[in-house]
Amino acid sequence: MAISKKMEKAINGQINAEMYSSYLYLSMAADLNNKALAGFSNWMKIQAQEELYHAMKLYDFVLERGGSVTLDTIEAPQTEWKSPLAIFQAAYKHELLVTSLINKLMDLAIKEKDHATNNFLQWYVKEQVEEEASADEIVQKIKLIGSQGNGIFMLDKEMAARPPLFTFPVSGE
Ligand code: OFO
Repeated sequence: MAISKKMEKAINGQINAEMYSSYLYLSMAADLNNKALAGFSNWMKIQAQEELYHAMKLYDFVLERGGSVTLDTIEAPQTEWKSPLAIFQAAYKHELLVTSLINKLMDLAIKEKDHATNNFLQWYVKEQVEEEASADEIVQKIKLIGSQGNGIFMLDKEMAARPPLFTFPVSGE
């Protein structure tokens, strides 16, 4: 059964929200890099890849269900934050917003008795639990060690170890 027009519109909106999340985290990664925190920047850059993956899963789902993908303008994200703590607090807050968007999508799937979309969205419901927890964990760690000194240096090294979801070819190759 093809996806309803209402659900198609709602999922297209979520594709845009996930693309914005990717943009936002990429902007945060750049600011973290400028703050001489290459490891934090690495973590956030990979987070931006995760968001792209979230968007692409939705994209493929709409097409698989016989719907149309309509890409809209992606809002420009903030470019500077006052500290690494402010960045991760903003990321956590953003994840709470995304959770509420996923919940609204799920509400619509339930209302429409669209079991296929409901089943598909379960993955996002679970993913949001992890996304909230990982952003909050970093907020709590920064609070514990403070924004300066050895602790932040150690945490930066830890964050540098997060492996990428995918890699790009080295430029010039
Ligand atoms: Fe960070 O979960 Fe998608 O947006």
